[in-house]
Amino acid sequence: MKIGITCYPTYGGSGVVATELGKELALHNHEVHFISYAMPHRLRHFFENVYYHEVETSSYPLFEQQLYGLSLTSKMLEVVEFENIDLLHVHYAIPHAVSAYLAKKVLQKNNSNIKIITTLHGTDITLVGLEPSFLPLVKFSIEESDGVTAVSKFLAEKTITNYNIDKKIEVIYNFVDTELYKPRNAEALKKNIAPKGEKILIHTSNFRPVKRVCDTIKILSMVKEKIPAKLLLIGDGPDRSDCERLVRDLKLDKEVVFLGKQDRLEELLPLGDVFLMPSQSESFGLSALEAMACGVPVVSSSVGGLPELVKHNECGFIAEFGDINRMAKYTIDLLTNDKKHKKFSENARQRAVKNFDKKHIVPQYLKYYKKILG
Ligand code: GMT
Repeated sequence: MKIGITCYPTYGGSGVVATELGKELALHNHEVHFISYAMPHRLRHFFENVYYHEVETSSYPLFEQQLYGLSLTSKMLEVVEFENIDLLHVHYAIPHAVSAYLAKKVLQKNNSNIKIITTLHGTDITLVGLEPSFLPLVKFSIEESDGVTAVSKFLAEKTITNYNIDKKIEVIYNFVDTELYKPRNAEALKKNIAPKGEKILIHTSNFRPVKRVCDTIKILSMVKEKIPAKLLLIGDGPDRSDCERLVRDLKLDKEVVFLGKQDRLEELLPLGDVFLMPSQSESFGLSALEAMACGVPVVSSSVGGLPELVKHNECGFIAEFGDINRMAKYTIDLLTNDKKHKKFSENARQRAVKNFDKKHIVPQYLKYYKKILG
């Protein structure tokens, strides 16, 4: 098969899923063409059967704003035609599904029968897509896609109810490479970060308001009352300055370590004793899955698709969004009970391996591609 993949190339989870999927498809001998405005960050090496096509946006004095959606359509047209692409798989509805729809219409004039699959990831449905100006277009582009997948049952159901869509949405969960993301002996690094044997809480995200990163700092301050602990914050984004201010106000600058954007998460996540995800909205929670694969129990909010991932009282705990007292209580419970922590850590790893390993999920995409291609 020849597959075109479009995604946001930045640090978000949808780009990670799209890139890892593309690399896996290439290993299964399919030819994969990424079409985006920048090289997806997990694609920065040569991979056999993987090609990258950059979308150039033209600057013309009349265009005060960049016309990315149209430039993307033009690049899709070029790649589909000259590389003989069978299927365009777009990740995140806005504007990718709309650009793909337009490309398909143009190509149909040339008797092409290109198929489009849209994978819904989260805020394309739960936040931005609901803006009145976007809603009709998002609904239309979903209805017009030949196939639609969502990364959790929650997101599939939300799409059907929020957009009043009468269409089957295939749930294909996100996945992780459990041979790369696995428990590791991180003692040397751990000593560096927590020299006095403090427990380590860990969080990674793009620091957008929905991630509620400040809540992780408040949780640490409560945990620290009971047990020596540090908080490792990985990633960057709009809320970072607020977080740094809160750390200074709470006098936690010795306890909170900001690492910024990091590439080798598989080496950092095993450092954590507990992974915190207090999000306000989360359709799946890919970074929590990566932590679970590394054997790190998760304490998260109960929003969106998180209960489908984190089994409460088994591989972590979930609490109502905003209930940081409860999240702190759960964290303390795990950090003060070695036997429980060990059991939860094993359960988390096992759940990731058994249900969300790439070996189980990538074939589901391939099966779905074949179905849509007829
Ligand atoms: O929807 C977003 O906010 C962006 C997107 C991304 O690119 O990071 O995140 C979503 O997709 C991830 C991959 O499928 C999911 O793991 C995240 O839960 C989801 N984020 C939200 O729903 C807030």
